[in-house]
Amino acid sequence: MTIRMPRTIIVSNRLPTKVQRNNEGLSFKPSEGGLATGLGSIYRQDGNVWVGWPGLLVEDPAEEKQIAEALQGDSMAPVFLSEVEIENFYEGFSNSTLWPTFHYFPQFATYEPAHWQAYVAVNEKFCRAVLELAGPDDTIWVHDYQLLLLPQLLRQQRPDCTIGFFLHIPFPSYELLRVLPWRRQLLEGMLGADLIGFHTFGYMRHFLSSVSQLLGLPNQNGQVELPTRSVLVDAFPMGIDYEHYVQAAGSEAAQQHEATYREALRGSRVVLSIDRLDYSKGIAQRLRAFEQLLQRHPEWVGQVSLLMVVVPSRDQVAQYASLKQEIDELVGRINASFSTIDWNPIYYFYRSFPLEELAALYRLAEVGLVTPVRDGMNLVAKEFVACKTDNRGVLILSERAGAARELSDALLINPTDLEGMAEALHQALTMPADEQEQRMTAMRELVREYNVFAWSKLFMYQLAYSKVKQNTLATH
Ligand code: GDG
Repeated sequence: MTIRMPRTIIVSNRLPTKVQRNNEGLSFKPSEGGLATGLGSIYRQDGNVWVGWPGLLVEDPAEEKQIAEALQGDSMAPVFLSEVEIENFYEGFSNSTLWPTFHYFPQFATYEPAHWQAYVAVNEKFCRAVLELAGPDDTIWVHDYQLLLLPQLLRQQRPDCTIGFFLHIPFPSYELLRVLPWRRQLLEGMLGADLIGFHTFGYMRHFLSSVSQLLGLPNQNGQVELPTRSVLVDAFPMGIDYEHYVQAAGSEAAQQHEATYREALRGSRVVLSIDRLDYSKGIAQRLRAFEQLLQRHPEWVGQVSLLMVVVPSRDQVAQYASLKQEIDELVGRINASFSTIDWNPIYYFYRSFPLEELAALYRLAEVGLVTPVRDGMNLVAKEFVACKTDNRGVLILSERAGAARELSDALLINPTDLEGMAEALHQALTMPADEQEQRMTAMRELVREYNVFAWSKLFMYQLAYSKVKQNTLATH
């Protein structure tokens, strides 16, 4: 008889590896994302596994088999999505219904029954894939808004499993959630978990309020009582791999890149902006605020440049294409108005950079300008802080990013208040060195301590605890 040890199964829409098809065949590139790093030590442990979509359309069963075999060696199990599923589940319900609603953009949300049906079907598909691997006593940790129904689907089939769920984006207020025709099913889906985690207490409160108003379920101290069991709800602010960024910033490569950039910029001071292309990130507002800085404080003309990295994302969704156009036009207009023969107000890059170059940009910038109109957490703010190894520099941070709850030593701004943002830029550029150091030191300490490893450990610990508590209550 073989004894099977309980295993931990991580489930997310995307696997932590980028699979690509090129002329030589398939290539597998590990993702450098925060989640992949934070959970690396969990899913790579003996017997554990990460279930998710490899991120490309595969129509040939032989290729599916080849991908599955290659991923198995690195503790991953793929779920393949058809073209129609990518369109209706991923681009449709996930990114055109849930994403805009949860980020307070209901005007961008679509309510297509076909998208909802695909969302249900793909959550069921993920459920089948997990069930093939999960034993009765396993721990399953489900991630993010693409899989809100999965905890409940798993619970129905494996009532004794330990199931955790973490939401990486904001949870909106009841008034936003109630707009969705499928609001009850979504909440019930999440409540299949033993533990539900959010980045902040604010999101957690919104969730509990929706659960009580839509499902009539009360809660006490973050515990929702269901007829047969209880669900624990808590805040777990996600961190970054602090040491990894400190090392990247201190690397020879990053220092060389920094020197090259400095020379090219000829002494101009740098404000840095880095995001995926997304309307939730407030990129257009940021550009307008920078324009206002140059208008209100003309002494900065010729002295300060905005380095703006926009990483291409979701360009199949209509709002993203029109946002790209708006940004292109704004950059063009501002540069045309203010440029001189030897100075550019904005350097705009519509692509991603390798980590060492990113770290060089973080080092180079005196001001990190992070101004989302809504953001679950925002890891860029934390990475900027981690890379400031000399404790200098100023972070300007939107009060509507989850990270603002922790990084209270940043200059906190309201991203709708363009004048306020322009003045915060002026304040950052004139901030005395000792004040910079005081604020930056405090933020670095926090980002170092509450890193991504502490985050995943705490969540797993609480998940195990929530199960022990349930079992104790059940036996009394
Ligand atoms: C979701 C939530 C939450 C960006 N440009 C480059 C690059 N990046 C990396 C950053 C950072 C990541 O992408 C972006 O993370 P964010 O947290 O800022 O934003 P989302 O992608 O929207 O993530 C968010 C997060 O989930 C985690 O829960 O914080 O609120 O929306 O790590 O460094 N990386 C490289 N080159 C680039 O050009 N190498």
